[in-house]
Amino acid sequence: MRHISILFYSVFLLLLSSCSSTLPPNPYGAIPSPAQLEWQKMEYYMFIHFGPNTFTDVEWGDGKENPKVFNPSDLDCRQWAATAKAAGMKGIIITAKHHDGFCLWPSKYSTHTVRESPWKEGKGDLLRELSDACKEYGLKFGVYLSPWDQNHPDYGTPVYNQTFVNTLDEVLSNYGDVFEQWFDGANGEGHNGKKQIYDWELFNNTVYKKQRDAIIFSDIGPGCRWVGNEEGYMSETNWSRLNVEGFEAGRKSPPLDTLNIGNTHGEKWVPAEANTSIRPGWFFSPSTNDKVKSLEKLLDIYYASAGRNANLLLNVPPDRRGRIHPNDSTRLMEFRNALDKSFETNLAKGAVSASSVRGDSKSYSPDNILDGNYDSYWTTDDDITTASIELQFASSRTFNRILLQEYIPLGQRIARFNIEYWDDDTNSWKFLSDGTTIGYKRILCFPSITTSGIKINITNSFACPIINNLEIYNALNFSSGLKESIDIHGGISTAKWSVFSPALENVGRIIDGKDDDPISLAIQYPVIVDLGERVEFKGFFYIPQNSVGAANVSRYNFYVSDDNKSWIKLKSNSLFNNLRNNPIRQDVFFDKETKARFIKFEALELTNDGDKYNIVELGIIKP
Ligand code: FUL
Repeated sequence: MRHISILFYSVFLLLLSSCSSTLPPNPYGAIPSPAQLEWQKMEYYMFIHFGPNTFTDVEWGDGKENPKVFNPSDLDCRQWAATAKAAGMKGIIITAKHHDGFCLWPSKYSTHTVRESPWKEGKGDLLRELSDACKEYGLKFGVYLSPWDQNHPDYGTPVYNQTFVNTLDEVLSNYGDVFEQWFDGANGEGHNGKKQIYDWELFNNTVYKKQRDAIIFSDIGPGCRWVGNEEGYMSETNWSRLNVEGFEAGRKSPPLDTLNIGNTHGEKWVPAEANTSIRPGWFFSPSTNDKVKSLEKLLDIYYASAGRNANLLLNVPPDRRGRIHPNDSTRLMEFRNALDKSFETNLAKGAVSASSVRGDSKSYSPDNILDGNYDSYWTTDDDITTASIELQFASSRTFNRILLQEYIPLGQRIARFNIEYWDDDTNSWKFLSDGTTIGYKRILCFPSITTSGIKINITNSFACPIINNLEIYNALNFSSGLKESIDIHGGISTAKWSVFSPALENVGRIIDGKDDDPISLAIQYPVIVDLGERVEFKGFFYIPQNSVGAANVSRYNFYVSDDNKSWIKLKSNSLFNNLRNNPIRQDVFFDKETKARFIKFEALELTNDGDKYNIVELGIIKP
């Protein structure tokens, strides 16, 4: 009897030890909610900027535009959805209300809506049409709603936050599931010259009340975060954790590089969403029909966003018909095709081994990283934080991309790793690539290599590393490596031009036709350019330094003169909209054409608090 009980006891101990050693690791740090995990798996979806700005050719309307300007001649939301679907996107987020306050649905709480427009004789509801089209094409539907509203009479008064919540309630109650609520942090003045203090808690609670699983985008989440630029680029290090305490969306947001990198040990799970536009601006303009991003640029953005642990939200602004322009849709299909071809054949097949396996258990075997099952993974014992996985191919293969995934339901752990390849000539491991964070997905790009095996070395992890997927590809290489040469002055010769003032060394660079380093000028020095003779022109352009947070001009005066003495002011106290976040070339048109020999560009306000501004190039736009 005693023997039997000892036997039972030993078996019990054995079972207990084998069970406990193969228990999964505990989560490390903040982890995604189930909704955040589902959202992360969407990876790539469409942004749509559409509204009065589409028709008035501005990036920011002022709320005073006549609603009658909104009149798409041939609007077709099914065409948008079909395009998004064919492009491989998983959803669409629409600017239901931008900063001009115009509502794309007939809101009860506004008089600046589709109802006041001639479109469908005021009986249309764009959110209805788009949400229906998304359902038809199996796409998720998301909503951008700007708290900044330059039209609403309540804006800048204590009742506005509730008014905003009422409109939020409408868009979240009437159009089915909303996967993402996009809150723009911009906070400018309203019709009465006052800014609003936003009640973010009230806004967020309203979203969760109506759409429990919606991901709330803002600079600081809580669902997902802005990446600190509108170019679609992540830093190679990208933590999905963020410290949010004491910060707010908008001017009180964390520094831009923190938004780009995240916080290594941040307290909240707030993953990155990289948003950018397929055109230079967010809204359609006929002047950008030939400026749709190149295939090379889109691929670069893809690797720098989806390939660096961020979701990619790509804006495709419909034109004045209310359709996606063929230049944009053609480029999207080329992009899809290039991605499909690049990621068609996964070469990660062969014998996998690891320097250590959790509890020596099959459940955590390195084979799991090749099985295509998201929820099976390789990991080590809790006290092991450096480890290697080796993959031996049956025969040599050639490739230039390695895709790695960390199992984020248990947190983001890996802080540094490198990859080696087996060099058959020297019979030794050689360096191939390295990185810092992995997160949900990391794609490493390197020149093609032919080898019979690779080794992934995790050299720093905050807890036992957990990898659930490895893929290897020989992607198409599109990058020509050549910088596209652009004729900045649009065929106008600047040979006779000179910069009259300020008289500084190198100042000639701002009219040299090169998109190169900026000149930095003190704010009190306007730029005067002598065009050499009287010329006719209809506008001017300013190219700022293309980096978010750079000191650029946001408010300016523009003058012309024939004698450099008496000046006519053509633009007074004018604003470059959205220049801080999207510092791209600004084309400004006058009310009517002008003829003059001298131009003067005077900076009044900058995008930051400094007293010097940057200027890459200045020029005129011919009729
Ligand atoms: C910014 C806005 O000011 C732009 O107009 C655009 O909507 C972009 C996506 O967000 O903050």
